[in-house]
Amino acid sequence: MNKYSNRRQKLYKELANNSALILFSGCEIKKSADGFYDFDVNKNFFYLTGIKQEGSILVVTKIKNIVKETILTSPYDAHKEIWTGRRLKPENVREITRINEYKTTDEFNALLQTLKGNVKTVYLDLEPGIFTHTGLLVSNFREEIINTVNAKVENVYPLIVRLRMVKDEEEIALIRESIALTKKALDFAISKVKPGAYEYEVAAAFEYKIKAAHGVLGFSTIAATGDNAVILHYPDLNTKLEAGELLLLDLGGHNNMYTADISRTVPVNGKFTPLQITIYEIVLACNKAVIDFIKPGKTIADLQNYTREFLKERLVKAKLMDKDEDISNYYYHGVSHHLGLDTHDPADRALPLEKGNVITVEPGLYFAKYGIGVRIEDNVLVTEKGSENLSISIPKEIKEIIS
Ligand SMILES: [Mn+2]
Repeated sequence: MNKYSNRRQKLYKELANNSALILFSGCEIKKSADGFYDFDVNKNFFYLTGIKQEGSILVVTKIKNIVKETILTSPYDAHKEIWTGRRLKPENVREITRINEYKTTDEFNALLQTLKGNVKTVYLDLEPGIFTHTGLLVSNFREEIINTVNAKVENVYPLIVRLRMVKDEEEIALIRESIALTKKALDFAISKVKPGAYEYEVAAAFEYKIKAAHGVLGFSTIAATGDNAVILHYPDLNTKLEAGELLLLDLGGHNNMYTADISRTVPVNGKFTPLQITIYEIVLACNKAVIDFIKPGKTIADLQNYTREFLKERLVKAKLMDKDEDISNYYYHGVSHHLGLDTHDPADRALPLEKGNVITVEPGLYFAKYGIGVRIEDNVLVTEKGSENLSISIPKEIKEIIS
């Protein structure tokens, strides 16, 4: 047994008797001529197998309550290997997955035929945008299953997601490592913040430190100065930083598949204006209050309501807003999402939080008319009685970020 086989055993308990599960790692998507986008595995597949190679398949049957697992990858191809990099051999696949029964994907259709008459239900990951080994959308593959296997199709996605929502000790340790790496890279990026520098230079400094640790980005780095910061997923990064502005950074990286997702907002010339201080302090107080508010039993919707109420009250008190209804003009996103293998880790948001959940806490305020956007984002573990801020060591107090 290893962690992947442990996770699979938990999932199999949830599957109906006389059923099959077919899960795909995905396939490469063409970018141009003979070039492909970097392949990113379906994280549900990775979570259960540890395999990251495109074109791989997990086939499981549960018949008369006996579970049989088969793992399939594309046939080992020495020629492909000398062009595009190392490929998994059958022995590697067995070792990683702890599944003994190995086949190549050439044998998939024959395997599918054996399901006919033996299973009543086939589970697929029907999340939109997931591909089979041949490049078919899984949602389209569903028809083929109904016709060839003569079984009904169920979506396994919610079952896997419920497992992924609760992180074990090892996963939490990996997230801690990713936060430490992100902190180091963020420190370096902030050392490049000064009037006259460009947003893309600050982002490049962050990305250099991540890559120098043999890491990758969890998502596209956001570096947004002045009123660019009111655009939540600001993509351009082409503006010169000016003295007197705040720079909003939202970034994360990892070298272990589990990403961090951190936001900090810093003054370009090391000094806040009084208005910037007022807004920053409200967001900071909100960030801390939400982290304190978290405990098992609360839902993410509870956190969002709490955040909106908190910000409403403080903005009215500071005379930055006249009436409560205006809050959506200045705060217009969610305060939390789950974090893990995916930056926006999939979750059943109706479920109350429980021990082992890892979520972000990221209140923000955005005043286009003043050219100010502030977001302060931490990564928080839900504990038995409350929460632990995993990114507490990344500076966010005003006295820590002024010069
Ligand atoms: Mn986030």
